[in-house]
Amino acid sequence: MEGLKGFLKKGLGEMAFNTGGGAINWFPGHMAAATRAIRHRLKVADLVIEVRDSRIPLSSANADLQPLLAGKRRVVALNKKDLANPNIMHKWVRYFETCKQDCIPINAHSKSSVNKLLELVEFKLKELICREPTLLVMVVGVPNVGKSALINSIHQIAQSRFPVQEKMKRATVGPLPGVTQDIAGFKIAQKPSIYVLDTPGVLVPSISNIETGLKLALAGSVKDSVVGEERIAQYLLAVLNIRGTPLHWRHLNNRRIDGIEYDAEEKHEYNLKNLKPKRKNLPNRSDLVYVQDLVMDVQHALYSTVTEYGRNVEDESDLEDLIDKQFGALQKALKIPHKASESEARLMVSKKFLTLFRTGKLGPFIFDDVPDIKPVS
Ligand SMILES: Nc1nc2c(ncn2[C@@H]2O[C@H](COP(=O)(O)OP(=O)(O)O)[C@@H](O)[C@H]2O)c(=O)[nH]1
Ligand SMILES: [Mg+2]
Repeated sequence: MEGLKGFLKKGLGEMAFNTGGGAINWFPGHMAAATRAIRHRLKVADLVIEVRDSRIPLSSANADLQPLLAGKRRVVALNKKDLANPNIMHKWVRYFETCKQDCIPINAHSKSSVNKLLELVEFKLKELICREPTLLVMVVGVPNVGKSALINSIHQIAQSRFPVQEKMKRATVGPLPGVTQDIAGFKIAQKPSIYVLDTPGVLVPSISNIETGLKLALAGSVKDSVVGEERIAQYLLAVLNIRGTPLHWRHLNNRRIDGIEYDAEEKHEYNLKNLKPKRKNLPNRSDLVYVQDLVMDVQHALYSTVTEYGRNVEDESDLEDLIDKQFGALQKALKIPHKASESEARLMVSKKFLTLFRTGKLGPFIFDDVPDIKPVS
């Protein structure tokens, strides 16, 4: 256990596969300008919903804006809770409670979940009722955390509450004198009138070290092409191996064609397209069964490589060696043809493996560690 701790302390981000692929320019383009624009718009908001990814509750925050956000009425929405490990999730909720920060795990695609968030928002705004007749709520967050999905759900809820939506426009809401700005939003409550702005603020994620960057890439907040799919997949495998996750997949290698759970509420089958083979017709089975089988094969491949490897993955070079073997096993499990060149095959393995992870097929995870809570003296 000591060795593992030491290894983790060193940080996965320093492993050869991360540093070997060259320096990463995390933000090509113009994202910094976006943050400046948000600073302005934040000034007019009475409350901010800061959307974060449940799988990385700290890594998906923007450090630069934290002082500004902390100075506002704020609710942290930990989105994609369906993809996060619920056993660890409650520790995070407790962590935020201890920090006196309102937080709520949500699934932006679920109306009941978004309704709970709105209840909390309304509750937090109630105290302003006598001062302001119209209140504005702004949704912010780093890319891909689900801001648009959330605003969509809020729009639908708003329409069911107030079928004829008054278009909310305020002539002068600009924070600077003389600046006129039209702001559009969805009405979610009467007395006071609460509007949620219909355009979210996109924050630049703050990347303090390469591991934070890799977590953000894994969650899709940083474009795959910036880091490279192979690096992201290697990082994911490293984390799984260090945590011993594949060992829990021992019992999963029995096929279960029957009784596949299908969540009726889940209308989004997300993007599973790239998992299917390029053939037109699938061999006589539904896509769902096909993907279930794929998952089982992948889990089994990782389980057997770990157990067969036998050596201690606490050693850095052994871990890299194991990951290499796992790429081979995954190529087979994911049915990637042998005729592909090695680099092509590795890219295909990485893409498919990441899709399985990102759609939650490999199970729920949380990658950030809950910080130690210092007892208040
Ligand atoms: N599993 C899951 N996926 C979500 C959830 N919310 C959003 N997504 C997906 O995450 C991706 C990014 O969402 P989007 O709303 O575009 O993020 P934005 O960049 O913050 O606006 C999309 O594929 C969404 O379908 C959620 O609660 N659970
Ligand atoms: Mg969006």
